[in-house]
Amino acid sequence: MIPTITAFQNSPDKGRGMARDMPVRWALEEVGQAYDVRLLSFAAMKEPAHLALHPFGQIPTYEEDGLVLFESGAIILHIAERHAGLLPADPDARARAIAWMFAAKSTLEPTIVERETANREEGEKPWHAERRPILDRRVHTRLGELSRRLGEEDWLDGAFSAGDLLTVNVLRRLLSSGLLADYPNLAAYEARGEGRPAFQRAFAAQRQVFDAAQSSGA
Ligand code: GTB
Repeated sequence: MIPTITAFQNSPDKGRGMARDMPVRWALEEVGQAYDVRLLSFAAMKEPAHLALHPFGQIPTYEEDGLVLFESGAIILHIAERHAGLLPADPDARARAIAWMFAAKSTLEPTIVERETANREEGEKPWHAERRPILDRRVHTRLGELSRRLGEEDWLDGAFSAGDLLTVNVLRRLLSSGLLADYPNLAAYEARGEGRPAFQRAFAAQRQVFDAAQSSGA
């Protein structure tokens, strides 16, 4: 049985691959695992059938042979542990790659998402002009640290891993911000990730959902 993931029926990202089904699709493509996608409206995500799969009524979820998972990081770890290609075989290198997965989700992503959310939802507040540079500075701090660690390497710790997949996925959220421009090695790293054939297939698949919704007028 091939796994089924959930994704937005009509993603607010307009086909830019910013929703969190994108890294799950990318991981599945990297390991060569076919998958089905169940598309959900915002209303359906909050209905009991989906809440039984995802306690917070979000996407993505992952279903496979009776196993139900939520949280993109946990889903990608599951995929990486069951298929070759996303985690090294050496136990220490594997542990380090998993540490990078956690770093992407719990150290990099919150800083980047907080800045993005503030700009989107608090832009009209009188205090936003003061807060904005603080949030930018926090992102710059993390980018500077990541840039120093990556140096001139292609990937964070040897061969491409699920740690790189999640890190590149998080950096993609900064593409429209211009902040990556100060870190040429990170910009090149992000582009290197997007250049992978598996990324391209995943991107095209999510884009096709958006294009189909547009042409059906949904
Ligand atoms: N920590 C969870 C994970 O990693 O799986 C977070 C899951 C999550 O945030 N899901 C979002 C969701 O379901 C979609 S991806 N939101 C609906 C809800 O909470 O009711 C977040 C997202 C949405 C839209 C854009 N965009 O338009 O650019 C980018 C990212």
